[in-house]
Amino acid sequence: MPESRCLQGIWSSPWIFIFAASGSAVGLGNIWKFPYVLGQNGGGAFLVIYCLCLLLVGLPVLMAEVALGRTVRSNPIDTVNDLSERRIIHPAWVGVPWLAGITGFLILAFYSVIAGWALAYLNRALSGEFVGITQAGASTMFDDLLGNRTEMLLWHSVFMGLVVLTVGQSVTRGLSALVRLLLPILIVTLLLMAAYAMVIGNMTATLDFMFRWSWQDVNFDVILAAVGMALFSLSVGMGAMFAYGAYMSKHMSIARACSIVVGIDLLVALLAGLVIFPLVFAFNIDVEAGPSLTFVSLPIIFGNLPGGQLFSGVFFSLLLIAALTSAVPMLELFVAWLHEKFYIARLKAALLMGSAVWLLGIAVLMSFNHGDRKILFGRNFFELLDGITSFILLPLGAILLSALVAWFIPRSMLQNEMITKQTNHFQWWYNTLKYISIPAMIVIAFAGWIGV
Ligand code: LEU
Repeated sequence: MPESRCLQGIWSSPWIFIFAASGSAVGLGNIWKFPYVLGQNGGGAFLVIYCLCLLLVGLPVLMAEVALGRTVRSNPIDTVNDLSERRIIHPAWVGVPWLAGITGFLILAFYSVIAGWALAYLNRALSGEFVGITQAGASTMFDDLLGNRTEMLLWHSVFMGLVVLTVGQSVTRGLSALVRLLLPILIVTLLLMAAYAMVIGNMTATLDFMFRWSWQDVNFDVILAAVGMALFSLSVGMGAMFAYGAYMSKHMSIARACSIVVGIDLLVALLAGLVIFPLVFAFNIDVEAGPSLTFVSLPIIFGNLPGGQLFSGVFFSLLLIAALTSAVPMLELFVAWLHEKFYIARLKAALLMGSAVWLLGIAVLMSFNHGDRKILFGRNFFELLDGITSFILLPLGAILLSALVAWFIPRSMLQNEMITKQTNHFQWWYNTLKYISIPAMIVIAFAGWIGV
């Protein structure tokens, strides 16, 4: 397929792909979700299992998605259509990118609400509300936010507005340049915060919790949580990396680029843990608190830090950009498709899709607002959406996309993508995908579905 098929050209430097993909991977998942999932799943054992999941499931699946994107160089929906028209795969596969797109769409509905919390905290940071805050004050601040439907709606709307504008203006490439700037600053900021948290918090308990292996903490739920977290954190199973693969230069090693992305993603998550847990243990915050964990812990660090007002402003701005660079690809898939297929202006398409996500997000924020109003299986709407996407739709999308690559795309076509002059990780990747990643995801997904 000629490279001209790709509407916006091929990314000339390998680093543009790495930054774009890291921008999608690094986000609220690393700083908001990872610490609380680690907290709920016992610490050290979860971390080891999570790293194994990244290596044996996340990385091979990420490579499969990117390779698939690079074969045809179009948006995921048209790529699969094209392969089916050329009779390389069965037409039934055209449903898979749709499933991936719907998953991204559903995730974005709650992602935007949480990003709204980050915006609300940015506002509080800039108005100096964290100064001298106590643990009780930080808990009350968070509860007040959850109790304030109008404020949550305002920030959710602002965030969705930013996503729609970014996608509508087609500045995805510009985002990669932003990530190039953002990532090093985010990592340095987290390093400084972790160092300070260790000083004012409980370092011994943190290291013991995060890095001590205990067989007692190994059970099926922990493994399920680790797989779900790995897929969520790497943004696989929802078409985003598939779409970025389309812009990746042929000369670049997919294995190398994807390994760097996985490494950066893990690093940011670990640093977030090292910031949050010293405070959790020092201030007796419930380690299993769930989604509130990060938002209750962070104000304490900023409240005590000299220059905390400025620092917190910088931190929440970075978190917001990280959330934006993760959110954009979730809307991009359908917008690109509407634009390329029906010639609908990008901004119009983004507005259309963004409004639907925004409406769904309102149902999510109501579920926080009404505390624990359970609607199904003892879960509120947010928990339901989070559970369905993390444990059912993401694994299903990842299984189908990987199966398509591993069993149905001709091996020679993949070898073409995977082997470069300098590197040949083809066999390692192909076998891991076929015999470890896919079976592991199937077993885990089945057990997870039964348990939902
Ligand atoms: N990988 C993203 C994050 O960690 C989430 C994904 C669903 C876009 O924030």
